[in-house]
Amino acid sequence: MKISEFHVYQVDLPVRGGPYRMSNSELFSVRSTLVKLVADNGLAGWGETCPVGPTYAESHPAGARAALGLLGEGLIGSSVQPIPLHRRMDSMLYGHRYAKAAVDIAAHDLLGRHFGVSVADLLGGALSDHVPSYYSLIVDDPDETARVAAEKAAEGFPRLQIKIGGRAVEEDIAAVRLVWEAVRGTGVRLAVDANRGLNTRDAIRLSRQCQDVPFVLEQPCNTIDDLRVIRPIVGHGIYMDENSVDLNTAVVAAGTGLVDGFGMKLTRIGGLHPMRAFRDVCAARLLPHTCDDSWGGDIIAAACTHIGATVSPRQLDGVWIAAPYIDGHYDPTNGIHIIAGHIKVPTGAGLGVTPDEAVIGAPVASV
Ligand code: 0XW
Ligand code: MG
Repeated sequence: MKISEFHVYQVDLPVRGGPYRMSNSELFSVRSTLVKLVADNGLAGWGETCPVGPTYAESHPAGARAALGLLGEGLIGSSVQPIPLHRRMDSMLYGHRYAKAAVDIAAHDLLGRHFGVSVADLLGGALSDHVPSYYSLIVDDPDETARVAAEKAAEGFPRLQIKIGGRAVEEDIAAVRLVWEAVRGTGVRLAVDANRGLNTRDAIRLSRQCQDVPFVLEQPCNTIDDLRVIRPIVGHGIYMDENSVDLNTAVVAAGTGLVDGFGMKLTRIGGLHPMRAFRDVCAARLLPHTCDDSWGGDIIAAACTHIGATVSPRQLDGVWIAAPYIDGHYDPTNGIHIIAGHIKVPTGAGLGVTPDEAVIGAPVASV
């Protein structure tokens, strides 16, 4: 199967109940970039990449569109199989994994549709028909954070992520302690995510002042060196998120015991093909991790759910999708939903979702 058409779409996703607030950003709307690959047998496959604003990571929507613009023509005639496809993309553009990921996901969708199997099957096979999700509590007044935490725990989320950073550390400590009071005894697990926003001094202080609260500390500081400094001092497990910019970095972090787990983003690592290698390295090292993306609609949500279903349940810390913050679906029939904190793995061939072009609009670029 060869690629015969390449289309790029752009969809603005207003944040329901916005803003979505992290240590480094406040977002009312997020722009997603969709890719449709059409193969020489007429089948189509979809991919998506959606940086959550321009300050979360070294990625932004205009960058995705520019990179895809550069790749599009050279992909016509290319194989859709992941190894030659990545080789072809890497021969045209260094890095820019978050843009290449959209092509990788579309290729997996195409292959699944071609063989009549789900993407989870292509990735080795699903271990369950539902995956656990987790809810991300934005940086907010600590009492409000605790109120929403209790609500989400009651809804059935098995895990909550408390966003902190970008303000006085005393407020972050108050938020963590109040959430713990609100969910203690429910069995809900906690992650505390600073999105690179703490210095080492405040990360150490927060951990010490919350010694009795069980949580993992996700990407507390900006650099890998910072993580290395605080790791032996803090009393909480450290998860790497934004610093795992590629498979090599993640494998080194896993192999050297630098971190206790990962918040992993499918598009940051370059798509489903490198993500399956990351999954297998984490399985070998018994390291837990999430299968997320930074934002996006049904396509990326389906991709994260499929790979999440192939992760050993003991290692899977959850599949985060942006659905709770988005109104509507690209695929009004088979869109991806969170029900009682869990996501049903789509059953159709490929990703199991098909965007309605009446919903997403016309392509902004085509080859
Ligand atoms: C909670 N997320 C998965 C969604 C936001 O984009 C940030 C991200 C994270 O864990 O950093
Ligand atoms: Mg994170």
